[in-house]
This record gives sequence, structure tokens and C-alpha cells, in this order.
Amino acid sequence: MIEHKILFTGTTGAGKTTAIQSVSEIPPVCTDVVSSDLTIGKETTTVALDYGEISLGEAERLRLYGTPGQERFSFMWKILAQGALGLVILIDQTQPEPLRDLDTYLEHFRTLIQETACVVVISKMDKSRLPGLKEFSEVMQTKQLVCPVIAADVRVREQVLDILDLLLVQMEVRL
Ligand SMILES: Nc1nc2c(ncn2[C@@H]2O[C@H](COP(=O)(O)OP(=O)(O)O)[C@@H](O)[C@H]2O)c(=O)[nH]1
Ligand SMILES: [Mg+2]
Repeated sequence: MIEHKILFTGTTGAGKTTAIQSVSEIPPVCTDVVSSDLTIGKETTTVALDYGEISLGEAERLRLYGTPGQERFSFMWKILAQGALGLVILIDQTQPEPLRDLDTYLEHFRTLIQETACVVVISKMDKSRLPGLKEFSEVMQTKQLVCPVIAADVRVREQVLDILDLLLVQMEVRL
């Protein structure tokens, strides 16, 4: 059994927990607690991590880890990034500065992105259409990082599977 560790990171509320719940074949581990931070606009938040699994045929399995979103937990990001073979960065389009958010996560995970594979996913495009995908791609270019930037609704299982497919293609290019 070949196992790949995939890390989901990104803004709080962007859908890391939802994405892992959408595709996991085991009951996902979730450490959400009632949030005391009213600015986030949702009632629960992940304090440690999410975990789920999905198998690809008989011989391969993805282990899916979600990081806590808030920067004050960023000490955990490095620990979780160890051994990861791919990264999904989720950016919540409805936050005040999604382009800056992308910049922040690219900076934090620069080494992992350069050494492995990454897909950037913009969520909640149905709620807010700006900025467009092109502007997110421009952020990637200014950082001189190359990876696909797509919009997705991670509540939909097929769309999360598409994200994982795209990530696996990136991984194969680099392996
Ligand atoms: N309207 C809309 N809601 C979304 C979309 N993606 C995720 N959500 C919702 O946004 C919330 C994301 O919360 P959660 O998964 O806990 O985010 P996390 O903090 O990144 O783990 C959930 O209530 C999802 O149902 C989207 O594309 N459109
Ligand atoms: Mg979460």
C-alpha cells in the first residue's frame, strides 16, 4: 500500500474541514470547538487538525490532513507539513483580502510548494465574484511559484475529487 500525505491549509472558513469530510472514507477526525472569535462568522473552528482517508484503487491511499486556519496556530503548520507530498491551499473569497491571504499561505508553505506539489483553490466564488482567478494567478507569478489556481465548491464530493486528481497530476510531474 502506497500512502501519500496531503495537507489542506488556508483561511479559516475556506472549507478545509468540509473538503476532508466530503471525501473521507473513514469517519473524519475533527477537532472543531465552539469559536470564541466572532469575526470569523461561523460557530465552530478547528483548533488542532482534521484527518481523513481516501483510497485510490487497491494499492494507493491518500491521508488527508487539515491545518488549523488561524495564524496563531501556525506553529503547527510546520509540524503537519513534514512528509507531506502535496498541498491544497484553500482561500475564502468572501474574506476582506483574499489576495493577501493567498500571499500569506504561499509564504508560509514556500518550501513545501517548491519541493512537492500544490493546488490553489478559491472557495465561495458563488458568494463573491471578485477578485477573479486571474488576479490570484498574478499573485502566484509575483511569488514565482507555479501551480494551478481553480475555483471549487468543496461541499461537493466530485469537486474535491477533482482537486485531488489535479494535485496527483502535479505530483507525478515532479516525482
Ligand atoms: N456558499 C458556499 N459555501 C461554502 C463553499 N465552500 C464551503 N462552504 C461553506 O463554508 C463553511 C466552511 O467551513 P469549514 O469547512 O469549517 O472551514 P475551515 O475553517 O477551512 O475548516 C462551511 O459551512 C461550508 O458549507 C462554497 O463554495 N460556497
Ligand atoms: Mg476547519
